[in-house]
Amino acid sequence: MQSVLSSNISAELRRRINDASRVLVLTGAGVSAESGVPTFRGGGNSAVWKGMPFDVISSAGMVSRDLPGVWEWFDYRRELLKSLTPNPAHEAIARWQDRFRGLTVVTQNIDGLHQLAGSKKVIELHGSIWRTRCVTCNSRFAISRTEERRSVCADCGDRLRPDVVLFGEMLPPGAFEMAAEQAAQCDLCFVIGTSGLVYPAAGLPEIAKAAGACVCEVNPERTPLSFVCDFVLTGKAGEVVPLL
Ligand code: BV8
Repeated sequence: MQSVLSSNISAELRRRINDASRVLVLTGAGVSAESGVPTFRGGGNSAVWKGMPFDVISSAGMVSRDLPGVWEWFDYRRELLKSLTPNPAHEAIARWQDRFRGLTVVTQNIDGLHQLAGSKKVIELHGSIWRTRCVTCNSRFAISRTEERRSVCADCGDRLRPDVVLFGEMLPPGAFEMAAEQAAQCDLCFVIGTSGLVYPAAGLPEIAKAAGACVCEVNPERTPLSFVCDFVLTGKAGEVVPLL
């Protein structure tokens, strides 16, 4: 794979970036890959947990079938995340807050690395591994990087689950609507590190394109979204995004 060099970034793309005022950034697991977070697909390290593919263990049915098993899977991933830090892609995207008049970061990731890098306004379409939610009264509690997570709801005493959107579950109320509204109003949309397979998140670049935005993908591989993009930068986020 021939990686992108600064000279590879066309004058046209540089012009579009310089002229942009409203920018939407959609990220997926690939933006965290260089921080050491395993991606879900591709790259041979598809996440399998105790023989179950991740879209089984991360599915809605598992919460009612085997909540302790779901916690084991998410506790394991959170432990791994405690030792990981944002990479140059997260840091560059955080700096873009001061670069563009309007920047919206929309992520499919639950790792919190955008916020750790300094991004203030992040729409987490799939929730956060750093939060739990009561299965009965929906109260939410933060999980710190240092203390043990709470085991029962402080408000009603019932069981807690990860405050994460599993396959077959609705997204947090308003999250996708807010992201779609920003996608329809942006003039530049970056699609960074996503396989473009999971909906409704993968529909955002198509909304931006239909609304006339310039769409730029950053990914070592081509994806089903590449055909929507005006620019496809083949490379790793940690190397390419800082060049932008
Ligand atoms: C919904 C949290 C309405 C959990 C995740 C049947 C029944 C029910 C629903 C469906 C169904 N069929 C389809 C659906 C819809 C389903 C869906 O889209 N399924 C797909 C798989 C076909 N969607 C849903 O269920 C959503 N809800 O639709 O609600 C509804 C409700 C009920 C019934 C019907 C409809 C909820 C989806 C959210 C699921 N939760 N995560 C957890 O983390 O465990 S999704 C999960 O996949 C992660 O969030 C992940 O981010 C996301 C998407 O994957 P990517 O981020 O793209 O990551 P991936 O590994 O796939 O790709 C990595 C990319 O990075 C690759 O392209 C790679 O090349 C690239 N890369 C690698 N290294 C680098 C890099 N890029 C840059 N730099 C690098 N260094």
